[in-house]
Amino acid sequence: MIIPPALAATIASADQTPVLRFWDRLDPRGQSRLLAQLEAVRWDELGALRRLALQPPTASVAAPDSTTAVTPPCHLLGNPQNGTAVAEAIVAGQQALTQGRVGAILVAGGQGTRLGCRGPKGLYQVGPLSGATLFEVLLGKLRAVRRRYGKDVPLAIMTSSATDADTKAYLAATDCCGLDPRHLFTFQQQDLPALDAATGNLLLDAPDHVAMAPDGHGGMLTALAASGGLEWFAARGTEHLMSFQVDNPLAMPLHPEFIGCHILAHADISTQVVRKTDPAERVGVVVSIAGRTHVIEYSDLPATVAAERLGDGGLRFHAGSIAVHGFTRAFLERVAARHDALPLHLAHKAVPHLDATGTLIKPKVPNAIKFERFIFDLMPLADTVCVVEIAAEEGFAPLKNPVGSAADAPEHVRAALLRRAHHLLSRAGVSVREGVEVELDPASILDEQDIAAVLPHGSVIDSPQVVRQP
Ligand code: UD2
Repeated sequence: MIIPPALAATIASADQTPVLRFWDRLDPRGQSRLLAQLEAVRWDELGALRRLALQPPTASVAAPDSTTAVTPPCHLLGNPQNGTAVAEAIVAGQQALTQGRVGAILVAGGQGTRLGCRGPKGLYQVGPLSGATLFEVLLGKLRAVRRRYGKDVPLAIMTSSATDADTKAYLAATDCCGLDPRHLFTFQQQDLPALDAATGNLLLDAPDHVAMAPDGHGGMLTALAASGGLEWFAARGTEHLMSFQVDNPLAMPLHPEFIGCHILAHADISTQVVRKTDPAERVGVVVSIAGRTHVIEYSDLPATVAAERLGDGGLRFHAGSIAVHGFTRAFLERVAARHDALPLHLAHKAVPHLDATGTLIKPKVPNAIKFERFIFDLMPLADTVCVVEIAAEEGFAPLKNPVGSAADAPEHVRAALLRRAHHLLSRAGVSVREGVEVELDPASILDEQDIAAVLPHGSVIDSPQVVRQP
């Protein structure tokens, strides 16, 4: 097989001919595989990626300091100090759910590298007693919302080349975790090549394969638009889209008060935050700079700035982003039409690759640049951003690290689910004997109201169980 001359010329003019160094040794199958990949590369973009890879690192937004940035005002979820705002927001959110105007987007394209799991993170079992997977927990919440409000919440799940096939197989095998498949849409984010940090060259991770990686959760914007996802939501009457990450089983993107705040504020974007107390917490912070809202990623926030404290002892930049966002569909449609809506972020990573002799090198230190887009970079483009602070124990228990890690490990996530269950049971007037583990079935128990339907006030639970509605 020969390389089509036009492609060969493009590769040569991009100064990327080393990517073909094993071409003559490949069998026809290998040649077709590599050719298919090279034909899919956006060569016009590659030059820009290379320039970015070779320039000295810069943060995409100047690091905030107390003279330029402030923490924006936050609506405290459920806090009586908000006055009537709580009740009004709940009513507005409930109305939107009852009228079927709310949809959801679950980003599940990440590779779970830190967790060290093989396959999609969504298949990881976190249910303390049930062994329910992250997908079962998160998709279950949509079933519980359907049960309460009588309307399906259309859900779009973003996969990547790393997770697509396994996610689809899992959804097929589990009957979409009980969701109506007519209201479920999957779409795949793009891959971008990893480039050699020293030369800006494409890397081969096999003689017939270029090293690529998903383009970050911000890939959601173009992938959703390109796959017809925005039209899919429009056809279902969805006006507001709540997005959340697959690694947080406590996420409450469909909390009526959150949705209501978003609607009543006429916000293009709304976002949930938790109060950061430890400067080292690995969450970005929401800040307002010159009237525009930004999330500064934890890795871009200098340690001294992260540690700045106010007179009351709290952190100056305390609005920790947990990546639960609400968007109006109209806003997403508007920004999806812009090619420059989301900047690229660079990450130095250790990427396995073949050296000139064809030997696979597994570097211990970063050798390559990966490129990602972050969805929260849409915030500065929004005219109004509504920030809602929630209690971490109610809505944030991210699964990031393997068993035995100091934080965000499976055992911490399971403990957080048990604590949350305990808390809701006690709000419903149900007590649990000391040391007894109780889990709430996410598909039928949203809150204490659903508990009251199965366990009368004053009940006592004395053996481990999963509480569910029939
Ligand atoms: C993310 C946020 C951080 C904080 C934290 C909360 C970024 C850059 N940082 O940190 O500020 O909110 O989450 O848990 O967002 N994903 C994709 N495709 C990709 C990459 C990621 O779908 O190409 C998904 C991934 O499946 C996961 C989520 O995005 O659900 C977060 O990805 P991460 O674990 O890389 O983000 P992390 O923990 O650095």
